[in-house]
Amino acid sequence: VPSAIQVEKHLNLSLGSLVCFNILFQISDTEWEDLLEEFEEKSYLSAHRWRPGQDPYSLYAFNQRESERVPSNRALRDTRHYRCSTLHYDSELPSTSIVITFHNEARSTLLRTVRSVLNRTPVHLIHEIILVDDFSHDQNDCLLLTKLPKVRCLRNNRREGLIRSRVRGADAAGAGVLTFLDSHCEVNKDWLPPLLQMIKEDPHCVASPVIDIISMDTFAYVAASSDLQGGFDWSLHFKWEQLSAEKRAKREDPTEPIKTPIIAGGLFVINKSWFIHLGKYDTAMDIWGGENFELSFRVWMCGGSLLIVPCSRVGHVFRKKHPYIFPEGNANTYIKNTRRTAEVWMDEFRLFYYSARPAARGKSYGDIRGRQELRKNLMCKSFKWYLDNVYPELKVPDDSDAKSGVIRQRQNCLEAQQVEGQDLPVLTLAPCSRTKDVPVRSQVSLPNL
Ligand SMILES: [Mn+2]
Repeated sequence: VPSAIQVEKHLNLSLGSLVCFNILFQISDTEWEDLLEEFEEKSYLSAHRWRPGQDPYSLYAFNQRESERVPSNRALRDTRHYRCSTLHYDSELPSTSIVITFHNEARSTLLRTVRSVLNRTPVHLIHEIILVDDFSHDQNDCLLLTKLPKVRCLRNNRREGLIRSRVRGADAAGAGVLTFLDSHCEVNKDWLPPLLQMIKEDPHCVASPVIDIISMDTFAYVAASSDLQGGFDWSLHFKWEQLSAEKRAKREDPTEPIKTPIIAGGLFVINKSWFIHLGKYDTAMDIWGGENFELSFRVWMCGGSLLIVPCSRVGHVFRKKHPYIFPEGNANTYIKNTRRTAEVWMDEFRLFYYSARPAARGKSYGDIRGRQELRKNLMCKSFKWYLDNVYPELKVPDDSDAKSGVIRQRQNCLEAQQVEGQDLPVLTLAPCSRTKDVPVRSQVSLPNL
């Protein structure tokens, strides 16, 4: 039981503090904890260490050797705009449950994530840190960390993926505000108050930090630009993009939050009842990917907003590939998840998704009725509204040169038919009767002749 462990620790603490009272008197509470945990930390980090001769990238797709050389409580450069340090936040902000999900994360990065939170967050704002271990090989990766203050561990007894793991963490959370973090992060100075301030002022907003870059090779902490928004193309591929000239011109204050069409997905703060009201996540999505589109469309279209807060900075290790296995295959999982998103949220614009990702057409994506129902019940706006008001920068493919319709030769029509086992539809000439009531997507669209 964590509370018993904590009681025991506090007993040790007071004995120890008698001995080195003079040192402890001058340092902060968090450094105090650091002193205490030093020994345990070494033993935690001694398991599964990189060994000379091993490829340091083989297990985690980042440089494990470098990660293990970086201390868990290292100092970081304050990467915020200098004016951020002059801002004041309410003295009474809501506390938050921090949910971190992971699957076979390196102990060095997982510990540094938790440590950076404990070191750089006002202690009264952390209700708890909930680690959701998504069936990692070694259950002690998670369990041993519950010796740290405020840390709880939930372990899945089978692989559920990021999305269902986050929902499990959220359901267990005791605070009114949820903070989702990735498991290979380092939070920077004063990262949390500006995010909580936004939630306090507008409980329907979802607030993200600027995501700084932790090098996957050297673990150097590099500032990211704070003039970026989340964007995407029609294949539902996420990308960071420069703010449009128009948006830049309207921005007078570099500390002001940026409205973003989409969030990267790993790091954000949301009011818990708003998260529940909005339908949490689509739990039929597997492993990873696409959930940030579904959440972002849902938040905007159903009455909320997404903000990037430049005065909040969190570093994240960006990798070139996933270190873990997707049971259904990486591409299939991404297609299933994004196809569910397109079918539920993108209305007629989903056709552009299928044009950009023809392989998605034949792939199964499960039952979406529950999510369609949710959209109806929440009386959400259309995807057209989203494009016009939230993401006018996304170019809608120009179909002025194309006409859709039916190509007919007497009683026969040219039809595109989906054939099992083939990604692209096959053209056939067949009696026209079937063409009636066939949705536009299976008809042929040709340039104006
Ligand atoms: Mn990540």
